[in-house]
Amino acid sequence: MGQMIKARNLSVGDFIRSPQKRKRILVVETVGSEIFARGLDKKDIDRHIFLGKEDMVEKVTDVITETSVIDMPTPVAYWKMDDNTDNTVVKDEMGTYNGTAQRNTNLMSADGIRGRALRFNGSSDYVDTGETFQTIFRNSFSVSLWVKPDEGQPLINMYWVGNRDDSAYNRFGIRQVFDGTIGVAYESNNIYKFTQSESVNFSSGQEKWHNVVVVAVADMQMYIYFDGQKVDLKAKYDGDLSSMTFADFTMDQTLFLGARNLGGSDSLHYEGLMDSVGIFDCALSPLQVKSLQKK
Ligand SMILES: [Ca+2]
Repeated sequence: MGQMIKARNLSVGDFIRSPQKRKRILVVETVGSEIFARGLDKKDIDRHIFLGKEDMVEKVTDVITETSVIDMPTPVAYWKMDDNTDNTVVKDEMGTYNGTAQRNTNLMSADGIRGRALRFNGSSDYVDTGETFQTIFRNSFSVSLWVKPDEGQPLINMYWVGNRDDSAYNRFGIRQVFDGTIGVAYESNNIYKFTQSESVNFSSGQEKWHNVVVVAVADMQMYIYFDGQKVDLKAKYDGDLSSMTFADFTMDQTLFLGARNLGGSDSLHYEGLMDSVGIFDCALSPLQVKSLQKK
């Protein structure tokens, strides 16, 4: 048996015992009282495990053998948005979820943050991913995207990604709020929580490229990152999802990029450029989010 220790007294490189699985794991990041750790067997080696806000864990005396602690998980879907051809296909690099644009991609293509990007016209453009991502949104997940809005503080809310089911009891969406903040809508089985950045992220007028990452820790917490930094959240919309059961999330509508799929209809269209959209089936750690900033 190791010694019981408060989470905040742990350091990167410490070994602890996983509270759930009783496995020996390596601490790779600590943020306040939050611990990110990683398993050491082959099955777990490619991802960080978010241990949540455990106050007490069991510290294991051991020798550090790992040097590199940032491994990026493979995305479930990744749209490079380099598409620039005479058809509507928006290719998923992972090979499963090719999207469908509303017009040929050579009419939308523009200079991107990585290669080409897609321009969304704010009125009719969107990409239908053809997938609800219900399975992904029922567990911890993350979404990363690059955006360059035509107007940093539009008069209406605009969705970068979003779907909402027919019953209006389930939804997921990331939006550029009219005042230049970032908002995340998540509703599971009629329990709705909105998460919003405390301070303005986007300036009025034509904006530059920015990276937005949303990290959802199932039944616990929603985080928003802007250009690699975790943002403070409004007191009223603080991302506390402890009243939620992610496993109840039930979705019958496909996820749209560049608008929200509201029960089968596109609405709240985004105006501007978008590039490199990735969906992950785990909660990315702060270091992993930072590594997404590479252009
Ligand atoms: Ca691109």
